[in-house]
Amino acid sequence: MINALGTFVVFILPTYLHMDYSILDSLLDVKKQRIEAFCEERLNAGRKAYEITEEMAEGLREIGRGYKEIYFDAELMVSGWNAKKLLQLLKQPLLQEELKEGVKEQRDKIGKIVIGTVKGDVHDIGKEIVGIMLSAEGFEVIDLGTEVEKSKYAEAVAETEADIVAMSALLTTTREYMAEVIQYFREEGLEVKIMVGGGAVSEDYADEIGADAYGKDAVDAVKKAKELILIG
Ligand code: B12
Repeated sequence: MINALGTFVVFILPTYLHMDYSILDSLLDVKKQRIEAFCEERLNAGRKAYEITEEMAEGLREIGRGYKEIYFDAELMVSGWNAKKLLQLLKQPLLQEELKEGVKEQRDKIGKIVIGTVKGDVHDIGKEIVGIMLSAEGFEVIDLGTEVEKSKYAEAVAETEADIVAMSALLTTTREYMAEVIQYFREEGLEVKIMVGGGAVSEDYADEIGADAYGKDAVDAVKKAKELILIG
C-alpha cells in the first residue's frame, strides 16, 4: 500500500500536474494559447532554441503530409499563426545562441544578404528562421518579406550592395519565379550570388535554374552563405 502510494506521488502525480503539450497539439490549438506554454516548457527543459524550431518545422511538415485528408485550410492557417508566434518567442534566444562553439569572435558582419519569399507565395516561416540564423551568425540581413517581385530584389541589392540574394518558395507554382529572377539578374548584369531554398526547392532544381547555392535548412543556409562569401 505504502509502495503504491509512493509510486503515485513520485511518478504519476507529476505527470498530472505537468502540461506537456506536443508540438502538434500546440500548432493546432485554435485558441492559440498552448504555444507559449509549449515554448516555455521546452526552454526550461534545456532545449536549444534552434532544436525547438526544428521540432516546429517537423510538426508543420506533418500537417502538410495530412493536408486534404486529415487537415484542411483552417488547420494550415492556425498552424501558421501558432508557428509565427513561436518564432517570435524564440527570436531572442536564437540570436543569442551560437550554432557552434567559438562563433563569438567573428561578430563583425561578414556579408550582406537580401532575403525574401518570391512573388505569389506568402509562406514565410522557413524564410524567417533562415534570416534569424544568418543574423545570429554575423550576416546583415535585409528582409523583404513575402511576395517579392524581381525588381524589388534588384532595388534592394543596388541600395544595400548586398553580396547574396536568398529566395524562398514553398509552392511548386511559385518556385518557377526563382528562375525568372535569376534570368533577370543575369540579363541586367547584376553581380550578386543567388541562394535558393524552401519546401518546394531541391538541390537538382537549384542547379537546373542556375542558382549559385541551395540550402536544405537554416544550418545549411548559413554554411552555404559563408562558402559563397569566402570561396565565391
Ligand atoms: C503553414 C502553411 C501555410 C500557411 C503559411 C503561414 C506562413 N506565415 O508562412 C498558410 C495558411 C498561409 C498557407 C497557405 C497556402 N498553402 Co501552405 N502550408 C503550410 C505548411 C503546413 C507549413 C509551411 C511551413 O512553414 N513549413 C515549415 C518551414 C520551417 O519549412 P520551410 O519553409 O520548408 O523552411 C525550411 C527549409 O525549406 C529552408 N528554407 C526555407 N526558405 C529558405 C530560403 C533559403 C534561401 C534557404 C537557403 C533555405 C530555406 O529552411 C527552413 C528551416 O529548415 C506547409 C506544409 C509543408 N510541408 O511545409 C503547407 C504547404 C506549403 N502549403 C500548400 C498549399 C497548397 C497552400 C495554399 C495554396 C492552400 C490554399 N488552398 O490556399 C496556400 C497558398 C498561399 C500562397 N499564395 O502562398 C502546399 C504546397 C504544395 C506545393 N508543393 O505546391 C503544402 C506543402 C501543403 C501540402 N502538403 O499540400 N500555408
